[in-house]
Amino acid sequence: MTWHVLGAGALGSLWATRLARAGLPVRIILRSAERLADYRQAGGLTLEEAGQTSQQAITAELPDAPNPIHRLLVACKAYDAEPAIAQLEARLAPGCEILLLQNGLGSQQAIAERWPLVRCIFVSSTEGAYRDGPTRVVFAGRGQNWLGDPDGGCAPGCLGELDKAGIPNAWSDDILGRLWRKLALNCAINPLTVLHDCRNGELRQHRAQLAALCNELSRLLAACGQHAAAEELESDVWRVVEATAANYSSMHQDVRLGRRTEIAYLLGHACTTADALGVAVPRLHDLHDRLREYLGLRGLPTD
Ligand code: NAD
Ligand code: KPL
Repeated sequence: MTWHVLGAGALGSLWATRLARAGLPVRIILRSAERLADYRQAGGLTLEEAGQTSQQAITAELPDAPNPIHRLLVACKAYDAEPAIAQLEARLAPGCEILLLQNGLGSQQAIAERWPLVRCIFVSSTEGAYRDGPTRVVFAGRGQNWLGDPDGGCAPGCLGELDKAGIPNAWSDDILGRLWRKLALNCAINPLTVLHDCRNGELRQHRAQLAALCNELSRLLAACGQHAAAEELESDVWRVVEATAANYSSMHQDVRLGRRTEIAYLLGHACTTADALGVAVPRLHDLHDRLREYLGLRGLPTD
């Protein structure tokens, strides 16, 4: 079965090149005729991994190509994912599998509700990649890809193909718990690194602030029924801060480069969910307000 990859950015290119390298059929979907022409000129996608580069001449097409889609990997940012799939709606075959790689929460549920006849697999990825040119991707951090179906059901056949491609993967019976835990880590760490304009490790100087946020996030996770995700959140946050002390968070990098952030699917989703459940999270709301103000002053979208 062909893998269609929608969103040939950092993570989409990382997946597409590894699948193609293993001889699996892959097609990437580019957003405009201009990008398609540039891509064809470049001759394919280049993956840089551990100092070695390899080029894969993956076939590219536009969203309105005629062939049906049976397996779609969506690797756009959370705010682009639903409109990007909508452009392909007519091509989605009945029973199509859609793998959603987005960070945070909210976009995946909106997609699953809008297209109830497709099977949406949610993915939580701790791999790291960045683009080093329009058709070049650097594999920057090894990690794991947890896949799961919040509606239950068994693991799809595509996991065997991920093994074949050397893409680390594991099926999770609690994918929402994994996504909530990552959302909580990102809500505790990323906004503070933006507002203090610092590396993750410098959050050691804001210990009390971080502890208070973790407390509210743990209460929110518990109120959502995500008890496992709520457990020992603060110590996990400190573990991540120490392990990534020299790094700038992804949100910090987005802001520095003048790129839109995924705030609406991280802090925004946490605050909206807390309000809906009647959980008081004044510090999260305050952080959300300050971050939106900060982004607005820099001309960046506030949601
Ligand atoms: P990215 O910005 O590098 O790539 C997104 C790509 O989607 C871009 O190339 C963009 O042009 C494309 N796109 C947007 N709308 C489109 C459309 N309508 N049609 C076709 N293409 C379209 O983003 P990324 O860093 O790869 O992140 C993707 C998701 O994965 C995000 O939710 C991110 O938080 C998550 N994630 C990324 C990493 C990482 O290391 N990069 C790690 C874990 C999770
Ligand atoms: O995922 C991250 C990010 O920067 O987005 C970490 C390193 C966990 C910080 O929240």
